[in-house]
Amino acid sequence: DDGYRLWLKYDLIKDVAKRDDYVRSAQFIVLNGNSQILKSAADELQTGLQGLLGKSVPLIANAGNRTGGIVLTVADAPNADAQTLTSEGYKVLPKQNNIAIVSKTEKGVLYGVFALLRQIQTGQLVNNLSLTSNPKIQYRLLNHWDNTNGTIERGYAGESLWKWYELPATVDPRYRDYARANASLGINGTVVNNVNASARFLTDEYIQKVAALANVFRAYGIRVYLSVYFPAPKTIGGLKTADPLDPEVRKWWADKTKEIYTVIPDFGGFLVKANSEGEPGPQDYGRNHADGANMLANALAPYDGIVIWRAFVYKADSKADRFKAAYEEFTPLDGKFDKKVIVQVKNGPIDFQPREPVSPLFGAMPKTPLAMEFQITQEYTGFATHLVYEAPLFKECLDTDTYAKGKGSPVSKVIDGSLHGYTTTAISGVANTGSDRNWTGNPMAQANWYAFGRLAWDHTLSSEDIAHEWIKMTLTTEPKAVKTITDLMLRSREIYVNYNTPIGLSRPWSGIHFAPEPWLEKSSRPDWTAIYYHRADSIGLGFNRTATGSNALAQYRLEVQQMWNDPETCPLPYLLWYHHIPWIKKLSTGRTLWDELCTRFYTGADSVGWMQQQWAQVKPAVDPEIFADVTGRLITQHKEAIWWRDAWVLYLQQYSRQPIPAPYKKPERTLDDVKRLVDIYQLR
Ligand code: BDP
Repeated sequence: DDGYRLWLKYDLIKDVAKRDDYVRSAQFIVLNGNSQILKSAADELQTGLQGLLGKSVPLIANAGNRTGGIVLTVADAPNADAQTLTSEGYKVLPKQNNIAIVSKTEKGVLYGVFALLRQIQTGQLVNNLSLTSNPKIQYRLLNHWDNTNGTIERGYAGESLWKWYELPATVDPRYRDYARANASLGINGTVVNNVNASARFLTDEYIQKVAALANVFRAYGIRVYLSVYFPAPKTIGGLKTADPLDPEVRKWWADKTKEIYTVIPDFGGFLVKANSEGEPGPQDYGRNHADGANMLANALAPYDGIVIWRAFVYKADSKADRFKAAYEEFTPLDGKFDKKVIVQVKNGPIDFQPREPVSPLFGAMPKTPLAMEFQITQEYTGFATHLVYEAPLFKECLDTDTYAKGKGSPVSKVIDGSLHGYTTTAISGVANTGSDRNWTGNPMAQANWYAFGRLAWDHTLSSEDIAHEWIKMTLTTEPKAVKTITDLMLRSREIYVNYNTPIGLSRPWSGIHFAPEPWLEKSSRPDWTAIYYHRADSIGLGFNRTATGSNALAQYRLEVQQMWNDPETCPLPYLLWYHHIPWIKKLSTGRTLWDELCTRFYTGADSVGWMQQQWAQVKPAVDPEIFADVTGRLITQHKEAIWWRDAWVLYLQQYSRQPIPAPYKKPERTLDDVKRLVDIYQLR
């Protein structure tokens, strides 16, 4: 198994009794209508059932008196079955001794088909099956950070999936499989290019290429979006300015948008990174984010498209706390954005760290729809080598209470619109896909794409249930192995945090964002060094963000501040995010800070050994190719975990001047050895 089929494997069900049971319920498929999306739904159902049941299931136009089949119904007229459904929702229910899949739209029928297949793939009964499901968030998107030259910013699974040089004439059949995989999760949009955008994507040449992708994705209910380069009116339009209030600039965007919609009638809209990390934006012309976003919204006014404006901003100012930047720039603009604009906020205030507190913006923008931006690709969580199951990371953020409207105001309710009554809602995941045959490099990283999609549809699902589904559909249905792998996945993120950034350390410093470099003190800007974040000194470690420090904590609601303000009661996972703690300070675990850190670094690295043992046990239940692939990656992960441990411990020991506590042994190498290793690792 080369992993290409992802969770849509559709291998023959081995349990004959079970298979026969399914066969009795799936003797025919009724398809009434021939739209593209319905055709995709019927195709998928036929393909899936053929594989799972080993039997070809005919398509018919009308059930007549027949029973024991699957009936696909778009209930456009008032229909009792469709009553509680929103436009993309579906029901799977028993009806006249058939299984009915009902939705108000074709897209909903497609999602219902995937839900039924998932039931069968995970071994659930389908007789009398009754499912009702509505997506909680409206725009469920992948963000690809892909460039015209085929590279992917922070991509670890090969080159871009999009073969720009051969599009639009040659359309790789893989695009359809990409669309199937996304539709199976309910993902309904994809931003195809990097947020650090090239203006070329807005040229006629590229619009044609993107249109060719859109033509494939449309049959699976997926709309394409483009990241835009804000000064494009200058670079490709020949104008003298890109000032969003300039009439010529506005006209340029309106014309460009019209051109796009002529070729891509269901175009989704624009994603914008502006005045962030050197990307130009409206502030270059004395305007603000709302001026820029609203100008694009105006260009989109005649169409069903949106502007997704990113809040990932921070200025190069050595004295400022980067943590505070997005809040400072965006809260004054709350309520000033056009209704077509959604502000997209990364889950944490800094940058996709292995563990971050939630961004304070989620509790502070009641009048502006906020979208969640999660990073599926593992920029800070070990690339495609380390096994880190991200659902617990996503859930931790979604479940955090912002107290925006008192207790019971979790982030999930902010972004699904229910807290403030936003009518436009969105969630994005920075994709981890690439041209590798198995899509994600590490076969286990497929689970992160899967988990993002499932949570985008329904954020109340548990990490454990999602893992179960994915394992059964992708790796094995053998119960003991399912349990072992679930356990391994559920613990993996905490293990990573322990050897990488325990107790609230953070590390978004320069370079490739992987190798440990806690000693890094010089870079093109101070907040791209390591010492800026960890603030180790002879007294202790951590960033004081209380009132006696940067006071970033003041950006949260009072109740949240109270949770984190006091170092005595601040939960350990966030401690060093907010406090500078003396090395010798006793923590709630009974250990001093230094001893606790060492304990985490050592147990974290040792736990990768445990992960290896767990994985070894599932060998008989998993495909040999996938088993060997993951086994190899775990060996590297173990080596690198020890490397991280040694780098931190040896570096911090210079400040703590404390011995490594028993039973842990002092690293065999010196700090200089580790530094040399990292230097070589970072060489081109
Ligand atoms: C950082 C990445 C950088 C992205 C940036 C962003 O290192 O490559 O361009 O985020 O999200 O995490 O804009």
